[in-house]
Amino acid sequence: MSTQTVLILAGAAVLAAVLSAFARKRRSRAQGRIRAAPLTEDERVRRGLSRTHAFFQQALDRLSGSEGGRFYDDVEEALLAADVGVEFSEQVVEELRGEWGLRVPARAELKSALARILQSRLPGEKPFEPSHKPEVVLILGVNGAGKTTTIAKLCSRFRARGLKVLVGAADTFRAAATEQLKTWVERVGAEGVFQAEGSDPSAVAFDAVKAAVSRGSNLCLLDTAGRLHTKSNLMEELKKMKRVLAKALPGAPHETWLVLDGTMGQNALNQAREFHQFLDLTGLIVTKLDGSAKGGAVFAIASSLKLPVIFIGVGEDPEDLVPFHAASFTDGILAGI
Ligand SMILES: Nc1nc2c(ncn2[C@@H]2O[C@H](COP(=O)(O)OP(=O)(O)O)[C@@H](O)[C@H]2O)c(=O)[nH]1
Ligand SMILES: [Mg+2]
Repeated sequence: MSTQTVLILAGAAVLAAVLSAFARKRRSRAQGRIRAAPLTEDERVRRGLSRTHAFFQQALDRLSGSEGGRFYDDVEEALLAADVGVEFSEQVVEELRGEWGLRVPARAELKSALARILQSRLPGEKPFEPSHKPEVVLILGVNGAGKTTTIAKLCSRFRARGLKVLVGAADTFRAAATEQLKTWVERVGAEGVFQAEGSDPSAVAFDAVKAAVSRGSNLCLLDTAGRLHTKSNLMEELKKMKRVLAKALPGAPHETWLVLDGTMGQNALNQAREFHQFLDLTGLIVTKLDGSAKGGAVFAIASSLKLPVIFIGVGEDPEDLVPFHAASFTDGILAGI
């Protein structure tokens, strides 16, 4: 074959590849238009939990063939694999054993019993509805847990309902994050109190609450840092912030939520314990469940701390922060298994 022929053939192959990629893109855009109907919250939860779901499915698939006493050991192992934690798995298996003795249930029976027990062991649901004016919500969590993103999503949610929302950027450690939040706050038509990098976080929080009171906001969301400029203890600093907030508005903060990174699974438990011990949390938000196969950890964390999960983060869109419902969460993990 001459060099010229080789060059022509190579050129044709490149052209064909480019054209086919272009056609693929057009096809997927057309499909995107067809799929444009917005997802319901349950659908978002199900989509977000697909990795955890697949993990549970694999774990339960490994059960086949086991008998009698071994069956329960295998169920316990399956639950552990899905990161629901040692204590929690033991409790669930005890309950199953109490119901069935040595009998090995059919898969459908096992699934519905698991769904029932998992749900019953979660603390009661606590749907969030601002009931003070302003309702002051303090958002805590380690760096990278998803606090700022969650606040942006909460802003969207409550602005969409027409509520007046004010954000206090009391994470004065990361200027870039504050800028990001500022843009978001402007985009959704909320208000914000932003101070220069390095300001005293408690002073920013105080000013934000005062501003929310004087402007008649319905909701005041306070973003905080997960670490500090100085070596001073984060817990002490946050405790101080809570005291300062109560001075700005008696009864504030009305809610103190800890944001946990869902990809950490069980490892988030100790962190959550420490925050709860020092700061009297009133609820949890678990983010990034879409990037995690460890969604089962939500059961272990919520039940061992006896704290309600208020919202879960199941994706990057503003609508991907969804109020937590035990039934839809359990369904997202176990449906179709
Ligand atoms: N996929 C996914 N990513 C998230 C979710 N929540 C937060 N993130 C990402 O987590 C990273 C850290 O979030 P950020 O809000 O800055 O954390 P902060 O340090 O606690 O304020 C960012 O890249 C976010 O986009 C979620 O529910 N799903
Ligand atoms: Mg942040």
